[in-house]
Amino acid sequence: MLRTFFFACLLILAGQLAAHDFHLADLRLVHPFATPTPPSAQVGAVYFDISNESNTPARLVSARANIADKVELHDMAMDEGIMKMRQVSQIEIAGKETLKMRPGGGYHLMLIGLQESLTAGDSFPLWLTFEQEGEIRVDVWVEEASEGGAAADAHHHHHH
Ligand SMILES: [Cu+2]
Repeated sequence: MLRTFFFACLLILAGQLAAHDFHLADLRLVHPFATPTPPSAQVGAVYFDISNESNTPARLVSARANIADKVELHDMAMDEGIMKMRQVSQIEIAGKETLKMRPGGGYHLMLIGLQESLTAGDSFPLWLTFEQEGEIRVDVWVEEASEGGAAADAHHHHHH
């Protein structure tokens, strides 16, 4: 029994190292990353997966970072043939669901008023506030989005 428990912990630890994830109550935040920005860019975008392991919906209601004046919650979708971003007041994750944020569409976090450009290989702290669960600090890695936009592929960069 104890041995099984110990083994399970090792697996979880290994998973965390590989996937770069963070836990808050029943939420798991997997692999926060931001795409590099050109010099003097004013905005940047952050993506990650949120797994909600509880039965009830969770809501991300705000975010902040010390490298940007503010962090907005955004949604991006086609509107009459044009990709448009809009700010949303919250991002909801249904119970027992995983929300995947990816470059190219859908939800993401927008860094507004960047104080420095984002360079691949850098990382910075980001604070996320959930309606029920409260605040968590995560580390965001700056890296190129891989082809197809899957952050899961980005995990492999850190194995070697
Ligand atoms: Cu945006």
